[in-house]
Amino acid sequence: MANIPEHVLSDYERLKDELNQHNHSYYVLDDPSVPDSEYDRQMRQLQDIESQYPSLRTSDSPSQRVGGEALSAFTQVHHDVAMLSLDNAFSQAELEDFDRRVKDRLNYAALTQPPEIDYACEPKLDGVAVSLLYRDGLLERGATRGDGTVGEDITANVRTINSIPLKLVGDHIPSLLEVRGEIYLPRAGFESLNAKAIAAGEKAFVNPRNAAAGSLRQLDSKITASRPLEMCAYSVGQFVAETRPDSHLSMLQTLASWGFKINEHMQVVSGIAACEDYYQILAERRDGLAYDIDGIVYKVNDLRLQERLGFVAKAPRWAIARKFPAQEEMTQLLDVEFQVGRTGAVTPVARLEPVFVGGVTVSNATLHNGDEIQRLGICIGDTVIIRRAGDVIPQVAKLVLDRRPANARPIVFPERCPVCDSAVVRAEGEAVARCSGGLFCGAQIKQAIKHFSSRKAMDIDGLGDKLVDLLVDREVIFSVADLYDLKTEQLQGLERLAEKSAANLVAAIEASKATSLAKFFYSLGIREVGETTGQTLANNFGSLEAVIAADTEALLEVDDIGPIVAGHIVDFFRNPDNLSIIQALRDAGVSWPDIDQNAQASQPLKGQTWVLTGGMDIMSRAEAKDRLQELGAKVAGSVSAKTAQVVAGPGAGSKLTKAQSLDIPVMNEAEFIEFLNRV
Ligand code: D41
Repeated sequence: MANIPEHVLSDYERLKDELNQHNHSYYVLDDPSVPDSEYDRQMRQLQDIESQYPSLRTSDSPSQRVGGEALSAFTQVHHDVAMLSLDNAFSQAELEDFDRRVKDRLNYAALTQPPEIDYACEPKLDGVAVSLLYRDGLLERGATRGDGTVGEDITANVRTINSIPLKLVGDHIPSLLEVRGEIYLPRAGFESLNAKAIAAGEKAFVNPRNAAAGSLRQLDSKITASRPLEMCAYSVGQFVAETRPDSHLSMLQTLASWGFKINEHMQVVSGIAACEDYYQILAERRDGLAYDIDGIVYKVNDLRLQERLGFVAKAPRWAIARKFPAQEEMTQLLDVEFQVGRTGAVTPVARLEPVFVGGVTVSNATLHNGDEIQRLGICIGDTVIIRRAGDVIPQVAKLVLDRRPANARPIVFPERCPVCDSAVVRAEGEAVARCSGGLFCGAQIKQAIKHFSSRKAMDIDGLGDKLVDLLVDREVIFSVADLYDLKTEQLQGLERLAEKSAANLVAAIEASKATSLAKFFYSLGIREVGETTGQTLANNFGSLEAVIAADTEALLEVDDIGPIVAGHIVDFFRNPDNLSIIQALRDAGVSWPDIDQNAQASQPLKGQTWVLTGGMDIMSRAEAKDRLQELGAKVAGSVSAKTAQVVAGPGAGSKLTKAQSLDIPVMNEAEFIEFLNRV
C-alpha cells in the first residue's frame, strides 16, 4: 500500500467508521444520525476511493453490503459449541413444572426460604437461527443453525444485512466471539416482498419466516441484499475475552454496546408468576408488533446458575419457550361468496370451516380478486392454510394440493352482480371486477349509506349497519338523500327499534345536516377520495360549486391530486344521478359554513407537513388532525427531513427520537393548543 497517499488512507478509514456508525444508528437503534443524502454522499466517496485503490477494499467495508458474486453451493460449517434447541411449554402449568425442575436441580428444596429465580423474558422471534463468528472484532463467518452441530456457511448473505455489524465497536472487544440470534423479516418487508412477487407473476411466500429462510438460502447474495432482513442477538457461543458478564441481561447489553440489535421487549422478572404476567402482556401486544413472534423464551438470568443447570440431550435445562396460539392453521374452503362494495367492487370471500388461528376463530377470509384465486389455484372443497398475523385480516396463504378431494369444484367468478344482476365488468389493466349497476345495485346503495353516515363522514349516531340493510331491503330508502325524509313513526314500525331510539335516530339525522365542506366531500364516497382528499378539495376550491365545475386540469393543479383521483372526481360529478342526490341533500338542509376565500388564501400552514405522535390528553388526535388540515397542513404518519413540526404526547417513541436526531422542532400538547389559539 506504499503507493497510496496517506490522506486517502485516513479518509478511507474515517469514511468506513462513519458509515458503519450511521448504519448502526439507522438499522439497530432505529434513530438515523444523518439524512439519507449525507449517507449516500459518504458512500459514494468510499466507493470512489475503492475503485481507485481496489487493494484497500476489505470485508468490513460498508460498500460490501450490496452482495457479491454468486456461489455455486454452500459449504458446511461445524459448530464447535453446539447450537442447542429449546424445550416448549404449552401452558402455565407446564411453565410451573419447569420452574420446579430448575429449583429442584439447584437443591432449593433443602432451603427453608428458597429464593425466586430471576428469569430473562424475551419474545421468540419467528425467523432463522444463525451463528456469527467475530475474530478480533471482524465478522469472519455467518452460518445457519442446521441440526445444531452442522450448518451452512452463509457469510456472503449475512454481510448484506444492515443490522449485523461487520466490525464491532466499543470497549473490551473479545478476541473470539460467536453471537447467536435470529434473522427475521419484519411484516412490512414481507408484505412488500409478496406484493412485488405477485405483481411479477411469481409465487408468494406463505409467511415471513419462510421468506427469511428463502432469502438466506440464496447463492446470489445480491438477492439477499434486496430483502429487508433484520437480525436480533439472543445468546453467545464461543467467547474468548478477559472478562465475562455474569447474567444473560448484561451479556445482551454488552452485545448491544458492541453494535448488535437486541429485542426491545426483553425484561428480567423475579419468579415464574411474573413470567406468566409477561406472557399475557406480550400476547396482547403481539398483533401490534412489527414482526412475527411465536412465543416467549424464558431463560434463567444468572449465568452461574445456567452453568450449574447444564443441559439434557440437546436442550438447556435453564431455558424454555412458551408458545402462543399458531398464526397458521389448515382448514377447509367450504364455499366462496361474492360481496359487492360501495364502489361496486366484487370481492370473493372464502367461507371456511371455522378454525382457531392467531388467537381468534376465523370463518371468513378475503380472496381479494379473481387473480388471487388463480394464483392460489384453489377450488371449493380444498384444504388451505389460513394465516392471521398482526392487524391484517386473515389471508388464505396457500393451497394444500395433496388433500384435494375428488369432488373439489372450481370457483367461478360471476358475470352478473349477485345482488342486482347487472353485468360485472373488469376494466382493462385493473385487478378488480365491478358491478355496473351503480345506484340501482342494492349492495352499492347500502355501502354508500353506511359510508355516508359513518363517524368521520356525516356522523349519524345510531344508524348501524344492520339497520341500513333493513331500510334498503324493505325499500324504505333508496339513497342517502332519503335518510332526511325518515319519520319516527316509519322507523318505529321496523323490528328492533323502540320509540326512543327511533326518535333519537331522527334527531341524529337532523343534527348531521350541519357539517363541513370537507366532510361532505368525503361522505359522497367518491372513489379514492378519503378524508385527506376531502379536506384538500375544500381547502383549494372553497365551495361545492367550484369542485363540480372543475375539470381534470383544474384538479391536477392541486398538490396531492393525481390523474386517477382527478378522473374519479370528474366522473362522479358528471353523473346526473349523483348530482340529483346532492341537490336533494341540499334541499333537505344539509349545509356547511362557507370557506372564506381570503382566509383560505392565507392558510398559515400551507405546504407544511406535520406529524402527531404519542398520546393526547385534552384534544383527540382526530380533532388535532382536522384543525391542522383546516390550517392547510398535511398530516403525515412518519417523520422525515421534510417534516415541519412534530407534536409529541406521552409515550412518543421512535418518531420523537427521529425528529430530535433530524433537528425537527417538537412541541407538546399544551404548546400545540396554545399555538392553535394564536394562529
Ligand atoms: O427469538 C428466538 N427465536 C430465540 C431462539 C430466542 N430469543 N432465544 C433462544 N435461545 C436459545 C438458547 C436458550 C438455546 C440459547 C432461541 C434459541 N435457543 C433457538 N432458536 C432456534 C433453536 C434454538
